[in-house]
Amino acid sequence: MPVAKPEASDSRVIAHIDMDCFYVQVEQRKHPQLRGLPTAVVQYNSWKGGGLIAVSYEARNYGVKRSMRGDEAKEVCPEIQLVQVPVARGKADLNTYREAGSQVVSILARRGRCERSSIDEVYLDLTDAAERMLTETSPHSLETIIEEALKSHVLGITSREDGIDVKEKVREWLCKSDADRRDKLLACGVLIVADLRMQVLQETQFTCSAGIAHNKMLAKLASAMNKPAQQTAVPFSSVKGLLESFPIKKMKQLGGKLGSSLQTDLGVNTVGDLWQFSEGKLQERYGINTGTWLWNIARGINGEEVEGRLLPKSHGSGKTFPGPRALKNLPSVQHWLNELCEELSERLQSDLEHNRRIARNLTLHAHAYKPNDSDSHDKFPSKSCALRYGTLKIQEDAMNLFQVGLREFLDSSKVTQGGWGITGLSVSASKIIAIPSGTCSIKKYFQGQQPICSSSKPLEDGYIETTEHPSLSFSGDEDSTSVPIELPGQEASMQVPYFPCNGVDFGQEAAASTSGLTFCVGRESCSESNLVEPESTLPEEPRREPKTHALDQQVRKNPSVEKGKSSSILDFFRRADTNSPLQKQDQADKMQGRHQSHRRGSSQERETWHYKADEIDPSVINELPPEFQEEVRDWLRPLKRPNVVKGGSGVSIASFFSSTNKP
Ligand code: DCP
Repeated sequence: MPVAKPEASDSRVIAHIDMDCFYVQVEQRKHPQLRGLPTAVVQYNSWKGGGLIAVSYEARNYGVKRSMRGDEAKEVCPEIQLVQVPVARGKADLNTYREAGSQVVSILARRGRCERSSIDEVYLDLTDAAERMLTETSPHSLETIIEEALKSHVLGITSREDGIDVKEKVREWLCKSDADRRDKLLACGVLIVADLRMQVLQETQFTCSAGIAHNKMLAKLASAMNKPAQQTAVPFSSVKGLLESFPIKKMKQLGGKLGSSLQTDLGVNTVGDLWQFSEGKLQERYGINTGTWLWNIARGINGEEVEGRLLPKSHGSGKTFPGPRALKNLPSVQHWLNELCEELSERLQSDLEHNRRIARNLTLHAHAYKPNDSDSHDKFPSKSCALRYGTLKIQEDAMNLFQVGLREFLDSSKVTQGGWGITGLSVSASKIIAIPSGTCSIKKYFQGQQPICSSSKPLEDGYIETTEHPSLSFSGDEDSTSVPIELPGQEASMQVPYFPCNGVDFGQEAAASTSGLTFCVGRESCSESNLVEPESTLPEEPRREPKTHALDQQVRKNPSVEKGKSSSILDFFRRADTNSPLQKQDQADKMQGRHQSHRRGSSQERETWHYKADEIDPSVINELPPEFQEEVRDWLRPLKRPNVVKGGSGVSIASFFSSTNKP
């Protein structure tokens, strides 16, 4: 249900940029001979000429629509050029489009906070840039206004009837020296967006359309009003006129059940129809939050922030298997899941390498029909688990998720085998976090990999329901207490979280220096490790007095334990991999068993083990994700750099997408 957010300020300047017939433009850039021709991009499946997914404006003039198939489009427009979407692994490969979108984002982000909201849509918060412009080069002080800005549509100011005078009217509005400050800021926004759109065109050859308003909702509505290659501004005074006759079902979040209820239960067909209902009345009918949200949007009030996100929130790979193509047995599901997971894994790897981001949640979605009833499309339960990196692991986990979902799906129909059909499959990776550069990366890695702190209800096989659960998100410094560790010589210092979980100390700490590596690991978490080399040969840490671990003593007494063999570190890191769904329950059980004896423990009981850097087997480091390998090697490289913490690497948006096609 939508939730109302108070409007931060009514003088924000927000733009929504939407690329025009995006996939077509990308194909036309690749094949310039298609420019200006009626063109459409069709799906991989070529049945009846393939389903259209993007249609050029020239083709739209002939009546070609996205809902058509290629054959149908040819009937209404015989000269239409149909381009098939690129294909990889037997399915559409969208990397070219993603990469093109990222080029655009990197240009738009030059002037303000930028939120990539889809493959071809972006929100920009231009408030600061507009305020700067108003102070330094206010539009009324400009001698010339760029043509693209003069071509803008300004709601309530320009209309089709204006004809030849339209640019003059826009100029007057843009340069009005006694205008309301909010309108002056909006005018600056219009100039900035016109300039950005020109830069996009020059640098990428793509046209886009834009809406400029005081909030995201109005900007989005406006960007769709005049396409292609145009921009529309919404001054405050025009909000009422814009919304009055706007179809309620076309409003964001009102296309579904809520919008239908407004129509059937309250007779509301346009946003203006909502005005007759008080906030209290709407709250009574739809609850406090939704009621307030409805009351607000009816008046053009929307406090949503532009999020400042240049990279996607999640990665997904999916494919549909309509009609006779439905997958009807496990081997065929396995085959396609392997393909989808391979693609997902490549994108995750690329995201890690280029953007230092890791995803922590794997979700499987499917569409299915019930046994022997291909007409019924019941809901196949989505399933999630902690994401393990590596194609094989993702494939294995996805298949297990599928089987759990299938069992549940079949149970609900009281049929346990045969006759089912899968008409859509997708895997997605979410809960993506950036690994902060430098000292915190290992911390974040462990936070993300810490399976035991999840208090979510494990299902059979250790899987969890896909519902968001705060304790699964480990995002958190809120959920953990960082234990600062200062290192000898202060060459490097890390804060690694201590997780208090159900009263049990599963804390992890790690510290490293150029002369040695120290890991302080909660007793429980180490119990399966092959612990060796407990001897503290390092300079004493100034701020802690490590206790002697029982196992330390054991090791001292037991010369058969190989000195210096670093498998203990390996095991330590392997712990991070214990979120394997198959290991999870096992580990949870073990933890449970030990829980009793450890319940009395506290964080003070954590133990410290020391390792000499030069005794660490390099193969252990090879077990780490590439990002961390480099970082740990940096720590271990004695005195090469006074500051062993890696500097932040700039996030390259374009590189994120460009690298997804790995050889
Ligand atoms: N797309 C898709 N399948 C859909 C809808 C869209 O694959 N059902 C792809 C192709 C589009 C791109 O996403 O080019 C962006 O979708 P838009 O809805 O923004 O539509 P276009 O950019 O094609 O056209 P418009 O100029 O109307 O925005």
